[in-house]
Amino acid sequence: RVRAEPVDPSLCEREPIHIPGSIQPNALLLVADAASFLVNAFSHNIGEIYRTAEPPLLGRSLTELLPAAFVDLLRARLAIGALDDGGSARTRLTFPGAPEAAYLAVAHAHAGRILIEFEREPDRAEDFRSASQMDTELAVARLRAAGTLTDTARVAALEIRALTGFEAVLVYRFDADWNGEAVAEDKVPDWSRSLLGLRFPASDIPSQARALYTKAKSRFVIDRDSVPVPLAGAPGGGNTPIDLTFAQHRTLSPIHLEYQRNLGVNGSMSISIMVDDKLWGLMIGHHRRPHYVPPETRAAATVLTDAFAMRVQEIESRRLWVERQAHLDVEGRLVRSLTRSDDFVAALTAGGTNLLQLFDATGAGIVSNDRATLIGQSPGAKAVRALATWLRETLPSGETSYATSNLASAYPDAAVFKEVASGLLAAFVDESRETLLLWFRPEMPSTVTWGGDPRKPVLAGSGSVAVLPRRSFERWVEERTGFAAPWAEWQVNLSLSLAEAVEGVVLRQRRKIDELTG
Ligand code: BLA
Repeated sequence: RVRAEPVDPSLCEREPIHIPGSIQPNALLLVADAASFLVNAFSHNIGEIYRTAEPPLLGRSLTELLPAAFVDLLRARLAIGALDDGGSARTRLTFPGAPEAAYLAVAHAHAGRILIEFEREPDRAEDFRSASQMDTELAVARLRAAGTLTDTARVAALEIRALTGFEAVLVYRFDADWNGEAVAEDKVPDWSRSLLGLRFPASDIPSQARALYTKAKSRFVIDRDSVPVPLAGAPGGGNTPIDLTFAQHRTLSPIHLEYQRNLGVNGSMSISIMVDDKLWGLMIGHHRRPHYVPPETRAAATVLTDAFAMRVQEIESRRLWVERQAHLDVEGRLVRSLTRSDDFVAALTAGGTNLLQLFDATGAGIVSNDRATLIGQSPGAKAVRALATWLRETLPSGETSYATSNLASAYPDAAVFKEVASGLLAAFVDESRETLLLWFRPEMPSTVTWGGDPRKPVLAGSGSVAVLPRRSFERWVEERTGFAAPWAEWQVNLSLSLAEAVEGVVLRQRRKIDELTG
């Protein structure tokens, strides 16, 4: 029975998904000690290629069990570390005991072990057209031609769906809090469900899964309902559980498979989208029935996802560069007019170039000697002076800047002017905190449409099943008030460098006044 009450989503983070103790049934697994090459574990279905588990496999050497050429390849790769961290060696094999079937053997090393996965080639391989090099090249070219991020994501979803044959492919992007949004979708017309534009809470893809996906770059589930094949380990052959972090056929978390059932998905894929060495998002494939993707096509989909990631990096870094250059230009002009003027407040607020040209702010100002000079859409002078007092009292000494996109949550008095100033960026000019620069951003009247109620991502299960994913993915609209667009870190830094330049000028003016009155 399911109790429809939310439980702590952090429960999800505790599932050790890298040691599930089983693999998906379209493959077999042989595990050996990486130093001795002696077998110390295998999947229960291994008898399919080594006809019988008698004489026992445990303790036998890989040199007896695999062709000499493959063992030599493993030794050579192992010696240079090429089997670690997602590296692998592969070959096509047939076995005397199972002459009618061929297997793709893929070996990798991890945590002192060698893991060899034997993937059964499908009975009618011709039913599964593999991606050619040409398909991949053409798709990469189309990706590179797309201009904006949105277009690139749309092209990526379309190309990867054409390649892999999934009924739906989604580009899923994480935000700063690890919630995610489906930013592009390509799907068969007869599947009416659309997840495009929907937001999903961070707990749908818990932190240990995100950490694993940063290391191992892809996962494919042929059949959500298939029965996992358990692993048999050797007593004394290393009794730590077999770490399947890098195993292609690792069984996925049963909680996640339940989630897929609730979502109406059977066969699935997810490929990590890495930008700047960080998990930017996932390329997700969905199929309502089981779905097999052959190895060459899986590799092609990974290449294409990497090409997408590089394009994202290119577009983002170019946009950032242009934006920063424009800001450095404004800052330069402001500093020049500061040095030419005796009145720094006028230099920053009165001319054609002023504080409003920075940071997409709609209001800005300076508080100095308890006088507030404001431009654009700003709260009133009295309110800003009170805000300055609050900042002086609240910020720990030594802190010279403050940035928020939700001012009223920290400073309730700001609720009355949230329309013009839900966002605040403030930089103190002097150590005594007498003078400060301020920028304001308005409230974004925004609604977030979630794929299900984000307050109830996890339901309490019963018996051995402690937690369950939610069952409903019905659109759930959240009204968000009091939020402005967030400030970027480089913007906070630039506000501080401007404040430093102002300090230089203010000090110079003070000295001048001292000399005159002196
Ligand atoms: C994993 N959850 C995942 C994955 C996705 C999602 C894509 C990766 C699965 C894979 O690589 O194949 C979630 N799938 C989504 C989302 C969309 C989608 C958001 O299509 C929207 C477009 N999940 C829960 C709860 C728990 C949970 C409540 O909702 C825990 C109690 C757990 N999700 C969970 C776990 C994994 C996961 C443990 C890791 C699966 C694994 O790799 O073993």
